[in-house]
Amino acid sequence: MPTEAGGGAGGGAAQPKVVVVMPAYNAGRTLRMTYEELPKDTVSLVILVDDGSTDATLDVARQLGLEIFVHNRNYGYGANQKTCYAEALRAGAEIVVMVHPDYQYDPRLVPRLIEPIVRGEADVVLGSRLKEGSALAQGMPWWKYVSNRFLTGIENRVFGLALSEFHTGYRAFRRDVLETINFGANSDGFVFDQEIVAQVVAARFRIAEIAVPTRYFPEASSANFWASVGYGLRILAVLFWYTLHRRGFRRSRRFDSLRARYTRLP
Ligand SMILES: Nc1nc2c(ncn2[C@@H]2O[C@H](COP(=O)(O)OP(=O)(O)O)[C@@H](O)[C@H]2O)c(=O)[nH]1
Ligand SMILES: [Mg+2]
Repeated sequence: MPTEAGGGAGGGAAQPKVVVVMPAYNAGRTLRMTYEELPKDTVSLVILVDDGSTDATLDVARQLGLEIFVHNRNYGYGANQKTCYAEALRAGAEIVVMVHPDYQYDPRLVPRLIEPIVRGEADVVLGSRLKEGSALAQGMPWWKYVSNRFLTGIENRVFGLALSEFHTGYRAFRRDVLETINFGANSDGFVFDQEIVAQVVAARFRIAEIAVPTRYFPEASSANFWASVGYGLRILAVLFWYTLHRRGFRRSRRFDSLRARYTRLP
């Protein structure tokens, strides 16, 4: 038994069961690095969902001994997250952290990311690339930076929040959140990331953010300019339908909670 100072087990409250989910698509070159940097004393289980990769993703995942689920073809990033969260809940996760297996976000920051949830101060935590430092200096393309800022401004107004970005792939959720929102009704594509934020806001869960650095290199992003334009338009559509839903003009099933819960009055 290691006897490191402050080694958790003996004192204080029991550690929550933290499950890391990795939505993977052709992440064979970066998966090992990402996995190796995950703090194993914080993370109880790592689930990898392979979304029809055509590279060595599955071989690497097997070598690493991950809990693996495989889609029979490529359904998309949102579809991948649906399987990730369903399986994390089934595995008994108390906190679920999404870590992209493309090594774009620093896996060593998982303990910091879950801290607001552990302390009972938030239900969802976003790892923001735009809160501190310069994402541009870290290699974020300027047109991504400008559109991210522009969309974030609109999103803050629509959601009544003051976050520094909504488009990060580094996120932690309290179990209760994933049991309450209807994430299964979301898109199978990239706009899933916006829909789930809208659902979290609609269900009145608390969102916190921490600053995280990001990395840009050829494997870090599959989104080219035109794909990003399409993504931006789909985000605006989500905000449009969300607004109609919140004002009672047109109900969207995806923004309804799956179970009733008490909500704090504003
Ligand atoms: N492109 C893509 N990525 C997927 C899919 N399913 C899961 N992913 C994973 O989702 C993550 C984000 O994709 P990426 O192209 O890096 O997007 P970006 O970094 O947000 O621009 C990567 O770690 C992929 O491994 C999919 O169908 N397509
Ligand atoms: Mg990426």
